[in-house]
Amino acid sequence: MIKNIASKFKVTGKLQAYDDFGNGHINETIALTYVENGVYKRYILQKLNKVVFPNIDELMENIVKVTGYLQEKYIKIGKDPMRNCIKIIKTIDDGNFYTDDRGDMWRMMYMIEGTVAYDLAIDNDVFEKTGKIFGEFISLLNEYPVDTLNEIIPDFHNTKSRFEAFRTAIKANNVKRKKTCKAEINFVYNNVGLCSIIVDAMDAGTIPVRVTHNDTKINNVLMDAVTGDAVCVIDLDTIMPGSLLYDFGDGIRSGCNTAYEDEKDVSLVDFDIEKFECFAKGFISGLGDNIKKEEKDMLHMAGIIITLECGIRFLTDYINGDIYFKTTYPEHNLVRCRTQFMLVDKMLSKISEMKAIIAKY
Ligand code: GN1
Ligand code: MG
Repeated sequence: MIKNIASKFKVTGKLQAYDDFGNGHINETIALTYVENGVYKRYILQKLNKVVFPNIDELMENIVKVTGYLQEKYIKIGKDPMRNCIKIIKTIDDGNFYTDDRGDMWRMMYMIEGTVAYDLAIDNDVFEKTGKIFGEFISLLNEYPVDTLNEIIPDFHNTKSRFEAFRTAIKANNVKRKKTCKAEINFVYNNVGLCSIIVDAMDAGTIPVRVTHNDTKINNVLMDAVTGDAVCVIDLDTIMPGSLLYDFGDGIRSGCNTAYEDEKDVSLVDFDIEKFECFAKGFISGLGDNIKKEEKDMLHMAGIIITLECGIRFLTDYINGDIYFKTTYPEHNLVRCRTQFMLVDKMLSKISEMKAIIAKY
């Protein structure tokens, strides 16, 4: 099957091998190895998640437009557009993706060789570079006309809407899991006040709508395997109008946790404030002038809000019966939710430290 799907894209050579690749929770990712005249080349093939993304046409349109724009920018600033930016490979019919007989949708990209992605931020210097490349990403797109982008998942980071979806799930209690997560449900109610902070500021126009990545989990940056330099921001499915607070917040959520997102032993979860400083320093320097005072004044709260939101999303999906995120065992989403809520608690006790750090940069 994979061979047949791969043959629909504009690549030359003979397909030698393919294997599962990466750790994403949404799409299925496969690495393809081709050989042509004794030279090996690798590509990424992805089956896109139709439940999460009902409008793959629009999603791919965003990606193709934005990567085309970024590639030109990279050339101008002396970077390598094929290494510092993902590049979509067209289908033989010149499409952005291929739909198979079952209605599943696939896309292909060039593999960026000699890079790795980390699920945990172990090295301070590497993590600062991660922050910097996410800040630069927003900077490079600063002049991109934000209203020409499709809104791929409406209200994706609208934390208030996420809270409403959580309440709807509890009310429906479709798979009778409500009784197994009472403490987590209470945690959400006790912290509901946090949900409105970013949304209200955006609605009031205090902070601007920008082109943002919206999924700045640290494993969405490819790092050079030898030098540790940040090479390329990947997973552009959710590029759309947003706030830079979302991107900062998700970087903090994923990189300042001392434990994995799905660590079962929550006592291993802690908030690493030193890592916070590294990411903040990198992110702010990557943004340059492209941050308003009002945004900067809220940066210290962004990690808390996005971590709470992510925990609410995991909990909602657990209550709904695991219909959104990939899971490998029945409590997987609940376990993920617990690490997020523990991290929120740890962060809440360090608000003033975070504020003082932001003020330094
Ligand atoms: C999903 O695709 P991936 O694994 O990078 C999710 C993010 C969550 C993240 C939590 C489209 O990201 O929003 O923060 O899982 N992506 C989508 O790990 O929902
Ligand atoms: Mg993703």
